[in-house]
This record gives sequence, C-alpha cells and structure tokens, in this order.
Amino acid sequence: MSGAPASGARDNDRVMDHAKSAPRDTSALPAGHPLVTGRTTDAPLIQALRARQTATRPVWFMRQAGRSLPEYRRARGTIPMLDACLNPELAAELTLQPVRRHHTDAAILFSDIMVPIALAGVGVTIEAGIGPVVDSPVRTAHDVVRLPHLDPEALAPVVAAVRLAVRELGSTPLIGFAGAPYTLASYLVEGGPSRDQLRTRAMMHADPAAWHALAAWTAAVSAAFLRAQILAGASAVQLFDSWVGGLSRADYRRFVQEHSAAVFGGVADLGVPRVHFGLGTAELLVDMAEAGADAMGVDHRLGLDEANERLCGRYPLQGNIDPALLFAGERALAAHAREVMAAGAQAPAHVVNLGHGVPPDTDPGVLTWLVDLVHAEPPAGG
Ligand code: 1CP
Repeated sequence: MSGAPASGARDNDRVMDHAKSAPRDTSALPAGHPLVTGRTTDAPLIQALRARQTATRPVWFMRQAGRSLPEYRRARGTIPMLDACLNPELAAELTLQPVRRHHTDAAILFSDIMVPIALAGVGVTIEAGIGPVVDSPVRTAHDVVRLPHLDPEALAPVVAAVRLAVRELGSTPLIGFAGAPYTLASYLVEGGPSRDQLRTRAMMHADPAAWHALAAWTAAVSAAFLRAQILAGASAVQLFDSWVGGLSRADYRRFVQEHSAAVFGGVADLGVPRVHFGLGTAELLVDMAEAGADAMGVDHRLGLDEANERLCGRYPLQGNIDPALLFAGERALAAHAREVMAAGAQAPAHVVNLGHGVPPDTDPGVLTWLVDLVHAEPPAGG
C-alpha cells in the first residue's frame, strides 16, 4: 500500500466538500417507492445512513442470505446460482429469509455482482465453492470493444424480484447492491476469483486506454443495475469494491476512482443513501469516500474510531465485527461487538455489520443472538 498519511489537510478539505454535497432529494423516485410513501423513511437503517442517531442501532449482515440457513439450502436445492438470482419468486424468498429469522434491520437483495454482466450477454457462471467463472476472459482492447451493451429491459427479472421482496418487507428497507468497477473488471480480466489480481493490475499500466474502457463499461453496467433496483423499491444501495484493497492510493486515484464515481453519480439524482465498501481499504478510505458515498463500510482490520478520524467525522460508518468472532463463543463475541459499538459511537451514526460476509458454516443461532445483543445495547451517547 503506498502512501501519504490519510489524514492530511488536503484530504480534510476533500472529504468535507464531498460530504456537504451529498444529495437527499428523493423527488425523482416513483410515487409508490417506500421512501416516497414514507414506509421506510424512519427505519433505523435509513436514518443512520443519513447521519442521524437512532434509538437502537441498525444491524444487518453482508451475505446474510445463504448457506448458513437451513431454509436457504432447502429452497435453493440444486438450482444453479444464476438461475436462482433470475427466478423472481425464489430470489425474493431468499431475500426475506434472514429478516424473518434474525429480525435484521434490512434485507439485501439475493443476487450477485455478476448478474448484470450475465444479463448483458457475457458468458459467466457462478460455480459452487468457487465463485464467478468467465467463459472468455477480457484482456485486450479488442476484447473490451466486443463487450455487449446491457439492455435495461434485460434486468426485468431483477426488477420483479425487488418488487416482490419490497411488498413483503413493509417498513424494513431493502438494500440494493452492485459490484464496483475494479472488482467486476478483476473477474472479467482474471476469468475467475484471484488472490492478487496480477493480470488486472498489469493491464492498467500496460494498456491504460483499454483498462479505462473496460472500467467504464463495468461502471455503466453497475449503475444500470443499481438504478433498476432503486426504481423498483430499494431504499439504500451498497457498492462492493471487495478486492480494491490490493491497490496503492496512486493507482486507485489514477485508474479506479473516476469509474466508481460514475456509478455513484449514475444514481445520485434518486437521493437514496449509498454505502461504499471494500476489504483492506484502511489506506484508501478517504479516496473511496471521495468517489461519492453517503456512508462508508469498513472491514474488521481498521477500528471504526480510527476510520472516523481518517474521514474527519463526516460519514456514517458501517461495520465491522470480525466474522471469526462468530466462532469464538458468546462471551468473546459479546465483548468484541460492544467494542465495535463503542468505536462506532465516535462516528455521526453507526450501522452494525460484519467486517465481511457471513461465513457459510456460521451457526445461524449466533447471528440471531447477535442481532438481539445489538438491539439491547443503549444508544450511542445515551
Ligand atoms: O445475502 C446477501 O448478502 C446477498 C447476496 C450476495 C451478495 C451481496 C451474493 C450471493 N453475492 C453478493 C456480492 C458478491 N459476489 C461480492 C461482494 C461481496 C463480498 O465481498 O463478499 C463478490 C466479491 C461476489 C462474487 C462471488 N459470488 C463470490 C466470491 C468469489 C471470490 O472471488 O472469492 C462467490 C463465492 C459468489 C457466489 C455467491 N454469491 C452469493 C451466494 C449466496 C453465492 C454462493 C453460491 C452458491 O451458493 O452456489
């Protein structure tokens, strides 16, 4: 990780400028949207993402739907992942399951960051136990030019799933999501999961024009994916840049930031709160915030008090219980969760979450217990 200290005076100014301009106007949303009818407006998640303190801390878990739930395994059966995402009834049911069981403060759409890429017509499958696998990796300027255009109509199954889920959720907000340009591009370039994204990072420097064209394509796809989810009823969105923590600040600013900014800019007019999250991003936090977000997700490697300092106290924070502590017993988990909440109390508001996704072998009873513990904790400053 390269770097100037993240808390210099210039960072200070940039963070403040951005936070002041965060949009709040939801008048561009359709009349029946839950933020327009008011159904989710006062939900703790939405209030916290808008930097307001709430009586109880909102809590949800990244990857809360999935293999940790027996009802998920029963409903999914052997249906391939992408087929499940594109079956609106099934996707809506899998979205609702963790809210019913754990009483989390939000649902997150059951889908995947690769769904809009598949719907654009790129050959991709999601292999059990591996993740996304791309038929023909995208590595040259020629490959990039041949990427298909995403017809917004192709997102119809996603729109239908969101509508079904939102109808059942009542006052619980649905979070829509997308993959950020760097993380999506890394799957396209590498052809599948990769620890170091060496080919992706090499491409940035070897052929910057091809890289920027690829990142712009992924940004357009992700913005369309987010927009469709918001217009169909999502009350907040999260941009996952899971693998961006492998970049230096210099490379992030030169090759990535403008493309993530384009995704946030593509939904800014809709006024729903936008969260930005990546793993291992302690040194990139300020640059990621500057790409445009209303709240920042932080993984478990950086204390929320330190994250808040780096961001000059300007952003609601989301995170960052270490997923390993889900396996450490109730005493250790309770102590850790309380530490996280104490550190989060420094920020303008705090949405409790894990530092990354729920591991598939998590005991779901532990998650329900953790939600109860968070809700029972006295409010920050109260
Ligand atoms: O409950 C939820 O959180 C909603 C569902 C969800 C989300 C938000 C899924 C379902 N995927 C995602 C996002 C996602 N997909 C990310 C960003 C979040 C993160 O960092 O975890 C990433 C990087 C992916 C790509 C992906 N899809 C992976 C990671 C592979 C790697 O590079 O290590 C994997 C394993 C998948 C498959 C997948 N996505 C979702 C599920 C339930 C599964 C498992 C597939 C199966 O059960 O067959």
